[in-house]
Amino acid sequence: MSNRQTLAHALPSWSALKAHQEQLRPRHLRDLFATDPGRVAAMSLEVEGIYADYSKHRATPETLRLLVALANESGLRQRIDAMFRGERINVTEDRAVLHTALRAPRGSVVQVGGVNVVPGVHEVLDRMAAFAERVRSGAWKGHTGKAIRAVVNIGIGGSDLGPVMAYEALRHYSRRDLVFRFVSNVDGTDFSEAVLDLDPEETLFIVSSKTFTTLETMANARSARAWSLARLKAEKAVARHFVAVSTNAEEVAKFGIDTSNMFGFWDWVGGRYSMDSAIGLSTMLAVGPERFREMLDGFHAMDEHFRTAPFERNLPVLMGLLGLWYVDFFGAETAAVLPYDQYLKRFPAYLQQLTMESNGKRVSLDGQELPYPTGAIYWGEPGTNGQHSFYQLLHQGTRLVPCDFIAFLKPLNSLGRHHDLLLANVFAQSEALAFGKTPEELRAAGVPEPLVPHRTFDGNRPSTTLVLERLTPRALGALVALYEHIVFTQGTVWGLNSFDQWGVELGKVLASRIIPELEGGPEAGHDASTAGLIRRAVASKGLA
Ligand code: G6Q
Repeated sequence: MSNRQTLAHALPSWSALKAHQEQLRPRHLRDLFATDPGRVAAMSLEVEGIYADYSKHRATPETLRLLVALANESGLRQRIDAMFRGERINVTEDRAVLHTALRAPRGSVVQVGGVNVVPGVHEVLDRMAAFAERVRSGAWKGHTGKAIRAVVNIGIGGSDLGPVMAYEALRHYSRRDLVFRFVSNVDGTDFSEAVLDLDPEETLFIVSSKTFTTLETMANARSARAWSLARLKAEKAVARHFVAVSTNAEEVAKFGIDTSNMFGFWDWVGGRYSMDSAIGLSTMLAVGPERFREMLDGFHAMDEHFRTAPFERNLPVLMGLLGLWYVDFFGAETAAVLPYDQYLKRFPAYLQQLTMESNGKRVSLDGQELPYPTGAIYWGEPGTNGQHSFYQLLHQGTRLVPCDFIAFLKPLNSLGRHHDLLLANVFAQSEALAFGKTPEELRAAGVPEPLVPHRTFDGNRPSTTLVLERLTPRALGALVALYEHIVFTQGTVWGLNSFDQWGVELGKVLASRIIPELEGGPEAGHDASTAGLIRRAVASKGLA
């Protein structure tokens, strides 16, 4: 028994935080701001081009001190060191967790099992760069001698969400004479619509799959192959129109892809942490190798900050702890991410996988049931669209939803007053959430008494505002690494494994039992509800 992992709620600072929360809960942000003129200076930080204002949180410098104590007592320092050293901290899969090595500068040393992995990382990056240059310059020819005009990434989960997000985020920097499409869903509509207006002679498919066995990806890859060959008519055309990103050379070769056109990565890169590995090939094709490297520099700069900065001035640590503060001490169930930049429209979807697949866990590293809530539900939409939709609930609903606002000072598309209007809105939202509008203010403004309760804004609703200069590849890298390390901080304090995803397995297994039934096979034995649903589908095909 004595070797059992100590869970966070048994640590001294957890009890101290509980007591502190009871004192702090009745206090309003209006009061916290009024009584502490140094609040913004004490509760803001500028790191690698990201200015973070976390003064609009229901927290004081004392809260932060206690949260940092919790991080220390949870062994966060040791866990950070263990991750960067390449220890096998993903214990349920017995793997190292080294996405940070993907952006380690040339010449640095990161050992896994006594081997420096950095030269291998750069060798793949160099091969990707050479390939990207050939495609972008038109030197790479399709089977009929035409240059590539369309790139279709086929992948799902971690092999899709990062590439899509990065492509959209960096679209400003992308080649406009190349078309990019992303196919993930096994729903045939996804593939059919993606290629509807494409020409097989000018289309390159990137089959992105770490395992090269994923059902959805392999189904889409096979359909892509059939679609290409229906026009190109020659098996050898596959080598000119398909490349693979994978760790499984054997399956890649079986598919007919020339393994010299395969870009590898390693088992120490988790799917949702892989957008900066070869999985980012589509990103590199879109923005070019130099921009891709700038993105890696941004990642690396944030890694170094996370690895070395004292926790009191460590942005991922502080944001991770503040997120946890609401989940475990205020009962918040969700967290909203609200980027005020249209190019970041897929950022919330990307973060959903990163955060929820990582920290949506109910047992500790050693398998104990966790007695406190873990990973929040992440959601969001780009501003200002959300303001005309769900912000009502954020401002006047009964739930506490901590928000992350993300804004850029300089627009990438200058258009009249648009950018001032955008920035005014993001600043106004966090102001309204924090300070609200009191009944007294409403009455003084002449609001009729029956409407006063409806028009009152309680305020005291927490948010962080992240302000960056401009959405560049480097800024994107720093932003993604920031959230990766927020996830790590929280997972460490919760004492869980942020790097496995057993929760996606059962559905896959059950689907593989149902597939033959839908294709005319015998019933496999299910509960009455599932059996009824399957029978209905079989009947509609005329098989029953
Ligand atoms: C991410 C998960 C998962 C994975 C997909 C695709 O962390 O592991 O989303 O990325 O299931 O897997 P493949 O790349 O092996 O096809």
